[in-house]
Amino acid sequence: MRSLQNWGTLLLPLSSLFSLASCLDLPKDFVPPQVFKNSNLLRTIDITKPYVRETVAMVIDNISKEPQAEYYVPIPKGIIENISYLEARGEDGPHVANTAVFDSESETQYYKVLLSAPLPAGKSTKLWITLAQTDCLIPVPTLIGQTDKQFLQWTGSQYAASAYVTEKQKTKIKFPNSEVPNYTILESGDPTGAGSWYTYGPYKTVSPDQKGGKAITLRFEYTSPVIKMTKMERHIEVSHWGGNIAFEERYWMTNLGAKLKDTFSRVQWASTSYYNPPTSAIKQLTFSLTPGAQDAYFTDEIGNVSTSRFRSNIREAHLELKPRYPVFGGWNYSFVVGWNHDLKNFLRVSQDGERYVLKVPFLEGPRDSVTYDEIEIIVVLPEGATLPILTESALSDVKYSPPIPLFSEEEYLHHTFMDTLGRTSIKMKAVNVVDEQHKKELIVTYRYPTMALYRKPFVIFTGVLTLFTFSWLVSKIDLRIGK
Ligand SMILES: *[C@@H]1O[C@H](CO)[C@@H](O)[C@H](O)[C@H]1NC(C)=O
Ligand SMILES: *[C@@H]1O[C@H](CO)[C@@H](O)[C@H](O)[C@H]1NC(C)=O
Ligand SMILES: *[C@@H]1O[C@H](CO)[C@@H](O)[C@H](O)[C@H]1NC(C)=O
Ligand SMILES: *[C@@H]1O[C@H](CO)[C@@H](O)[C@H](O)[C@H]1NC(C)=O
Ligand SMILES: CC(=O)N[C@H]1CO[C@H](CO)[C@@H](O)[C@@H]1O
Repeated sequence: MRSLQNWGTLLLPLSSLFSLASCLDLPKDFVPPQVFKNSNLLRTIDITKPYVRETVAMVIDNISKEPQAEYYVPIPKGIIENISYLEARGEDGPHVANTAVFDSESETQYYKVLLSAPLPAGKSTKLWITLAQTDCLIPVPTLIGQTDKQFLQWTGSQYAASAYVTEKQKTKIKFPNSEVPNYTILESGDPTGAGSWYTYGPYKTVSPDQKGGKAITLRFEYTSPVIKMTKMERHIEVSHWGGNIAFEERYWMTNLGAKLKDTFSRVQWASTSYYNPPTSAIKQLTFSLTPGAQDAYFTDEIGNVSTSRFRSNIREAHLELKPRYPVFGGWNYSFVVGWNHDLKNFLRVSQDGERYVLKVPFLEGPRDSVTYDEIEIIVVLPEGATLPILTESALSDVKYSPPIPLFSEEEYLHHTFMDTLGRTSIKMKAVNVVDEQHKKELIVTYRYPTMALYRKPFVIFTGVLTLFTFSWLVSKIDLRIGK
């Protein structure tokens, strides 16, 4: 195991990410002060995945008399629950984005972006905002034939949402392919472009209330299934004694795409699958695991699913799953996958041999585009391991740092067979997560006294010894009746 030193510096900046999840208390009729102006803005809407990814690149000017550091991003009330994440970045790195407290009375909620340094009066800077919005692409028509093409529809505004006046802006749309049968044509003649890119704009001087702004609706072909994990549980168990780390994931999957108009025909499915045409059904999922993964398995309610393939070598590890039936729109499938790894690839130890840092992917999941309604990640540490007690003076002693804001977190003792104390475990829950969060790292620090390693064999040894002594004693007792 390599030394802890290289990782020490990693821990401090990560802890600052916690502030991401915090809420702001804003007055009910809050209106951001008009201290900025967007002099130029480019909005890109990417609808190539089962969720919408919006990137806004802009030049902002400080039009006030003082330096300014707080930039507000408005989100309409009906959409705030559908925002998976919002990230802000400047020329000099990430900015911290705080979400506004949800106020059911107010029509607009705000994210507050804190610039890394106040922008002096009269100066301008570049700002990038990225957000993902889930469950906003709907199949139109909702019912299709088994071999029909699937179309999804998106509705949004002609203008980018902003709390400030925007001098100049345009919106580019990225479609999965060039099949776009329906799109809103505005009086100005918009959109322009062809193929898989369309452009609305440029537009001059738009105020924050977007007076005169039109809704645009786009309907486009989507040749892949709309995969949604309604729930996912990921269980990570660390064993120092076995030198092993075991991963197990349980999925409740559904397809939010167009539903079948008629009953499913297996004969038709079998005859067309021969040509491997694009389909709106989920017929395969591929997991790219960390190289070195071993003993992978795939089971569902019935048992082992033999139609899985696992390839693992030093450079890559792929697990290909074929559900027992193609999962069409509105159908569900639940399954479990699991695999093992050599623990030493994920663990670092301090010089004294008692402090450990575990670094694992927070989420792995299929390589295919997916969204998750709810995820639960459980890390079970070896028996005798404890999480550090946080003190003011030892801020770098982070217990664990999830890469995304959590919905809830909990520490508890997990009991398994042959455990005397129970194992320290962490349970983290997150909601509305998109696949872009795959492979981000989860870091857990814990103390594990060397003595603890011998607890299990000691328990087993004492157990066996007691049994042996007992049977020896029993054999010595004279059970004969009379002499
Ligand atoms: C937000 O998500 C819900 C499901 O969680 C969906 O019913 C609703 O249509 C979505 N709203 C928008 C505006 O995308
Ligand atoms: C979409 O376009 C097709 C032809 O491209 C047309 O037949 C259909 O009526 C349009 N649908 C809507 C809702 O505009
Ligand atoms: C499932 O498959 C694995 C190997 O792929 C095998 O070791 C195991 O015994 C099987 N389990 C059942 C219940 O068939
Ligand atoms: C799929 O699961 C959802 C709950 O997650 C349930 O409401 C729905 O009825 C299920 N659909 C089918 C076809 O079983
Ligand atoms: C008060 C002040 O200096 N405002 C300036 C802020 O920045 C914009 C754009 O650079 C200027 O036009 C304003 O005069």
